[in-house]
Amino acid sequence: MKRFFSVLLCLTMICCMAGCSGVKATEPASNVYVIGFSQVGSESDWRVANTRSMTATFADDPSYELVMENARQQQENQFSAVRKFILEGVDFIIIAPTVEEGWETVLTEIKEAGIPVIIMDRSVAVDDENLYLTNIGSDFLRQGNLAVEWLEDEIPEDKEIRILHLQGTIGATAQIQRTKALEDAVAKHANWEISSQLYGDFTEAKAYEVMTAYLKENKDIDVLYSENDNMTFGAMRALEEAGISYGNGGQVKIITFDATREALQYCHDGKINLCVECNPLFGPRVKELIENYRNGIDIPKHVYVDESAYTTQNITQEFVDSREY
Ligand code: GZL
Repeated sequence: MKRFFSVLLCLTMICCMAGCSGVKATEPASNVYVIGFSQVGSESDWRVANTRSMTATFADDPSYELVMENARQQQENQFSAVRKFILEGVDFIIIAPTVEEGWETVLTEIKEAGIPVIIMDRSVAVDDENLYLTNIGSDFLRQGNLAVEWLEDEIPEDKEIRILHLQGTIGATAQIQRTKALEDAVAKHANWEISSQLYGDFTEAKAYEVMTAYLKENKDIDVLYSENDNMTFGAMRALEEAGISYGNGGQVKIITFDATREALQYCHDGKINLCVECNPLFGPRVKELIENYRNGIDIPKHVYVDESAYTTQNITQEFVDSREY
């Protein structure tokens, strides 16, 4: 029994010494501002460029730590990531929402935790705009209207056209607004018809799959209105396999959104007729907004990025080569 107590005493002393050794648990340096970033996924070249812009912006500054979670295009994964950020006590949260609906609860949880949040890229549909500091991204309706205005210039008023519509992730702001622009235009032009709306989820693989199936039964298309470049690339492959020409002088005029370097190269080469730009490189703008917030400078509720539209006639090879994404 005596031996038991001596062993116990030794063990107790060892534990005390460890506890008193002044060795603290590793804690982040208090001067590092930790940002939790819930990103949509890696579904497109646009998204990869957007992620690169965000990570590069904060990697260059040791006073920030960006912790990114990839939601793989599932909103539930975003909710889990945000709740993890709250538990970890991050200083700031950035959300690039997969879809607009369903954010009220988790944004309220963030507000109750006292953590500021920026909505980036797409938008959220909430009644109380005070649930977030600002929404920085594109004016997707303007993008769609740029495409429609181009088509209005291209198509004589008495020419009947059949438009095949490739839609991105249903419920994403980019899909909602680009679709609205087209549907409003078709309602205005009696000679325009949407032959079908196919779901491509902003990915090349899904677009190729649905286009291939559609073209087996339908080849009578005059325009492809594709809501992002990666779906357009899948559609081009399906059109080629179906023996349908496209681009300048082809049967099908192609309209695409994002204007990545690969799409711009096709545009320069006459294989895509119109590239509507959607700029993903807003990491520096997001950091500027966070800095302004930290310095008590007011920031607007909506911040739009600058964008344009390109055709074979208005871009050069030099411009394509200079493209960052
Ligand atoms: C647009 C962005 C869209 C892109 C797609 O800001 O949300 O999502 O157009 C991406 O390429 O998948």
